[in-house]
Amino acid sequence: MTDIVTVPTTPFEGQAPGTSGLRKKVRVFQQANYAENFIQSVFDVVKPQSDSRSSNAESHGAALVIGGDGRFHNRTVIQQAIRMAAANGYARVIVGQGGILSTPAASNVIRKYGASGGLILSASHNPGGPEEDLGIKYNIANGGPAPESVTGAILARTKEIDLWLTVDADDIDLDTPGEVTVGDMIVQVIDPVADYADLMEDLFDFDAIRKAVGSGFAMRFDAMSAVTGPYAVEILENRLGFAAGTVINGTPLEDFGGHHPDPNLIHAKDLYDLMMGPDAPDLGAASDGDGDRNLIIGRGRFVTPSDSLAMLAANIEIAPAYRGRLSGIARSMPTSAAADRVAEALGIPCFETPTGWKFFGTLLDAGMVTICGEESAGTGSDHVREKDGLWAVLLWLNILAARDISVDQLARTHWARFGRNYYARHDYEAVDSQAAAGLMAELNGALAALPGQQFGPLTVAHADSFAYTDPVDQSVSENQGIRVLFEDGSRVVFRLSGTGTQGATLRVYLERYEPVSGQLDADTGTMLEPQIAAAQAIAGIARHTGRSAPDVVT
Ligand code: VG1
Ligand code: CO
Repeated sequence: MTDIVTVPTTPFEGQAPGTSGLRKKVRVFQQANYAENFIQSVFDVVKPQSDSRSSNAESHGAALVIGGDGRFHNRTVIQQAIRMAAANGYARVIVGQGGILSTPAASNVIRKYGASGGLILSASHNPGGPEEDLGIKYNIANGGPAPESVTGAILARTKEIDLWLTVDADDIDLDTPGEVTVGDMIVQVIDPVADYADLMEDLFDFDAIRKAVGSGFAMRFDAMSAVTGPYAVEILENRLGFAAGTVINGTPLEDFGGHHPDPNLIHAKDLYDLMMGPDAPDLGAASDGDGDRNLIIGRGRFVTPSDSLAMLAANIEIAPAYRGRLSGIARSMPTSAAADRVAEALGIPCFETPTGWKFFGTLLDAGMVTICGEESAGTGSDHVREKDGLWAVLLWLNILAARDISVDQLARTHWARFGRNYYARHDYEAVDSQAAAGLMAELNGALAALPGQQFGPLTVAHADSFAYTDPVDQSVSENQGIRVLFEDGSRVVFRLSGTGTQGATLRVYLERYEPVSGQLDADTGTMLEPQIAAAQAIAGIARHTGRSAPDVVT
């Protein structure tokens, strides 16, 4: 038996896992004991010693997957997490080569290798580098983000922690695939891409896509110097035959080249400009820091994530692995109701959950939904338990190839059948935390009086604070955003972000439905003017935040 080293510590304030794990500045994580306290709190809650799920003859005991998006400080935390896993009774750690695993690939590895869970080191779309962000998230045995019952227990543990466990061992060579031991534990360094690329090949009709590529179908994929580069090169260029150079910014960098790896029209503006210009290929796509988000732009046609979910759901049975088995759709509450119209037409249920992928896990496990999505550029299915950027791109490719249709044609055909949900999100970033809390408190207080009030052409029909009861395990999540619904069916939603690391971010979600007989090809900003004005008036955004305009419009 290797000696276990016990290190005394004291709790840190504010280690609550947010929408998607604990996210802080690198400087915060670099404090002695900071990452260790959080990781030990996870292990104390999930108790790997008593887990006996793994049935491998040679490895009784739990396996832990560790991977990350390759950002600055990942390697330091991964080496420490490996030593701590050895001291905490794990039999095996499976880690991606170079410490790399995209979030969906990590989810797949957890499932495929029968691990009891995984640590994912990522701050997703937030910038990276010594002065920027880092994150740690725990995923459970189904491959999905820990549910609130687990994250709540982790938070409680961080408040009373007084020691963490490690072993006296050197850093391992993270860059060479193979097996080494740390203490009594086996560490397996795996190719981060292979398992994931194989899974994608099982799900989609690669032959149909290859045929389209052979007939001249072209795309550009911007990996934003983040984790999906190696995955996209292997799948798009090597396996599907897209021309070399289709994937740009394909080498993961610790600081993402100084950019925000956030696939939206602001941070992927070059891609947008290309797709709106004369030399646009057929499809433009991008993914975020940890590979779970996606951006879809056709030649001359941007597809909002909410529309993308609806369009993919309406066509998903074209892909071989989904034929005849679309059981239901789930979307987060602020995501537009475009998917609901598809569900209604297909006679399947549509679930409305709080923001964050963790709320889809029970529905996916129960087989109640096949596809899920969020307005924040996340789409995924029951193939893993995370949203999956490349998966969405491949499903789009499969559909476009099989239907021999352009993105623009597909969008127009979709709206002509279902009508169109005009949609935008306005973000006010790094707002003073107290000012943001004040705005939400005032809104909450005003809810009861809102119905019947008029804002320009809009009359409030209903206003509430969104609460969710999970239909599978009956767990309740309250205060998940303020909804104001107008009599004409349009709405505004207000929420504070749970992923930021600086002050507060206020998100204002705006939506308006146009029926089949209405204006299906109008400018989004113009169509949403009444809702934007109403949101200002209802929440007093300028008064509370001192801001006259949002920082980011997506
Ligand atoms: C944001 C998005 C949410 C998403 C979350 C994690 O959360 O709104 O839809 O699930 O990020 O995505 P928030 O609390 O900041 O609104 V990722 O790609 O950071 O793992
Ligand atoms: Co992400």
